[in-house]
Amino acid sequence: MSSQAITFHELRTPAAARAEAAQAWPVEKVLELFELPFNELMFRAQQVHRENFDPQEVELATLLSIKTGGCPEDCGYCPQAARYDTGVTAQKLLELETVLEAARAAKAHGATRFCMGAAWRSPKDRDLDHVEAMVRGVKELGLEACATLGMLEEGQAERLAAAGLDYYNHNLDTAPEFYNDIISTRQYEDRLNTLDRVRNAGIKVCCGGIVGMGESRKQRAGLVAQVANLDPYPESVPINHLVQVPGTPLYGQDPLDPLEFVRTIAVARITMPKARVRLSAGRRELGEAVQAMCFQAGANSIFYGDKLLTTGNPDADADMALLQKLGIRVKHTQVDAKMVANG
Ligand code: SAM
Ligand code: DTB
Ligand code: SF4
Repeated sequence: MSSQAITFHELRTPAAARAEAAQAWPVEKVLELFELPFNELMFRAQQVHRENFDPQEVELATLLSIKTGGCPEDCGYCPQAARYDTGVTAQKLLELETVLEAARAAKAHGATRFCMGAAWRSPKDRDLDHVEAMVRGVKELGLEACATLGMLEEGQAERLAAAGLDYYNHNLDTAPEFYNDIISTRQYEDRLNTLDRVRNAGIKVCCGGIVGMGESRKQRAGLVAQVANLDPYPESVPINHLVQVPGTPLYGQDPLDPLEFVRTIAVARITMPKARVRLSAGRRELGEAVQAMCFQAGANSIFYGDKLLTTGNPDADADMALLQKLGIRVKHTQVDAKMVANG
């Protein structure tokens, strides 16, 4: 990079960087992808997938809710918001040993990433003392550590980075113009600021959203454009299909055409060629055939284990049977890969 480029980079404010990066994938260009004939879209997504990854390999990430329910936010999709009567029982932060036991089990079942989720608006500094210990413990097991704890304040991302956190998950959830229909207790800009903090602390970014919340195709394109225009785009992109939970405002929403979900995966793959695109919540409802199409469209990561945070996920055995049926291998850790290479 020339010295001129470095000076320019250093002078950019996060907002300016975002405006500049917004030109990488204007919403109209992303929408054009969505509107391609299905087979053409799938073909292009598969090309990009093959240029950047082994298409026969998928990553397994296991989730654990380390602090469940009682959340003060009003996210219209979420069973953990205290204000909705969803039957979720609030639980305080889990003990370190309980978390590590779950992480050991995840590793034994073949997961390489362990993601800890907490139903917080944002963590308190004293909460982070505990989460740091969990991150260290998970790393000692040889797993990648990911956390999703809500908005981060100044200095908190640095603390997590120092503990060894590999990824921080914070979703933009939907397009900016649809966002206020879904959440009122935090703004889009707050999310972008947390993502900046994570990136600046040197933690890898996991950021995606939810489809099937009643958004238009243009708004699905708007979500993908926002994520793809983060500079750089996230290393991990979870695409969640809304899990409709009785008691939440979004329960009873008209279901999304499954092919539109597959298109969303394909468009994420094309616009973020090197990202791990994760086929996330909602797999149980999608069924095997649609999941297989999502893998064809470039999804190369799944949440693996019988539970997401509070809702169900396909049984681990059923997932293994599906992957086997499709001839898809599981990604190993780098350590395991070396061991295999050395015989
Ligand atoms: N409280 C933290 C936050 O909101 O950032 C972390 C946990 S929160 C449950 C993580 C993400 O899960 C949300 O941003 C949303 O994208 C996803 N999610 C929550 N409920 C969902 C549902 N019913 N269906 C699909 N995705 C959901
Ligand atoms: C993400 O994008 N999806 C996961 C993870 N990040 C934390 C959460 C899905 C939650 C689905 C609803 C539940 O189980 O409570
Ligand atoms: Fe709280 Fe996160 Fe659920 Fe929103 S998505 S209500 S912040 S747990």
